[in-house]
Amino acid sequence: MQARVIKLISNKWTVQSDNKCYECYSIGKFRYQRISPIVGDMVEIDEKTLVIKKILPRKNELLRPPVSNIDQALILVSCKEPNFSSNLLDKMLVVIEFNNIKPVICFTKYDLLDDTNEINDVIKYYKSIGYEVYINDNLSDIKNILQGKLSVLTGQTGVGKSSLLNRLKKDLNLQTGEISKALGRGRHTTRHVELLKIDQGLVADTPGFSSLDFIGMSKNDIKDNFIEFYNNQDKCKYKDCIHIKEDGCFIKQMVNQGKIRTSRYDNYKKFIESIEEKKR
Ligand SMILES: Nc1nc2c(ncn2[C@@H]2O[C@H](COP(=O)(O)OP(=O)(O)OP(=O)(O)O)[C@@H](O)[C@H]2O)c(=O)[nH]1
Ligand SMILES: [Mg+2]
Ligand SMILES: [Zn+2]
Repeated sequence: MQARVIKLISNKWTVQSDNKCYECYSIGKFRYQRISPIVGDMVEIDEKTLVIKKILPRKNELLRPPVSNIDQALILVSCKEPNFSSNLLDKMLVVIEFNNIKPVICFTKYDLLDDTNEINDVIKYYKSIGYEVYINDNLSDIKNILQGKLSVLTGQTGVGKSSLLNRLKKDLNLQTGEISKALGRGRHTTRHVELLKIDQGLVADTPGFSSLDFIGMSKNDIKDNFIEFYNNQDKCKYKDCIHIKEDGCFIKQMVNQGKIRTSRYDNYKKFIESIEEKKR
């Protein structure tokens, strides 16, 4: 029988097929191959022994959090508490684009802002370069984009991932921040990965990223996944322009003309530098 892994807690895989759930075990073979079923996987199970026999080929996969076959990533960033970080947003965008996953940006805690001008500018910019951007209060828009897809929710701890899911589905009762504060933990409230069914979509409430690396990425991978840089790089004087020190660089020109946000370019330079440091 074919099924989808929807939950993994300490060596127990919950799989779903035709709206029925089964608790399964995985056989040693996979461990030997250094591959183990992860949430999102389509697997073949033995109905009698409830053993996962085979993992079907993955369309894509994220390492942290471990989820496969992702259609889109909903990147949650908060306007306040924690403060908006363009660095983190750009990092998540680059990593997600690199993994061939469609990113969708969602701002939270817009209600906490006294002055919305700056965030509105940010939203306008990311829309202008081609991203879908929402505010978490637009629940019906967000419900719409989740339909029929496997989505992962990512974002720093405390941005409101679990809170958003609770609002999208009333009976979920996921634990949210206040409780973790009461327990005095500085860590993520959500500890394991699980796919939740929300209307006709599957959504992973993941432990948010506390750190995120450019694992396996080269400088060119960073360059090619800044979409507005990628779309204009053919206008640079040199074909292999990395947009840092070269003359005749069209990207730097766009930054100087205010067509590319300075924060975007600064983050880009930092990411490129961080890759150079690792090489040494
Ligand atoms: N004012 C306001 N508060 C929010 C909003 N979204 C979430 N919160 C609050 O922010 C805190 C953290 O929310 P969580 O949903 O636990 O955050 P999380 O992203 O799931 O965090 P982790 O599970 O630790 O990764 C809670 O106290 C929520 O009530 C929002 O849009 N506005
Ligand atoms: Mg959470
Ligand atoms: Zn250039």
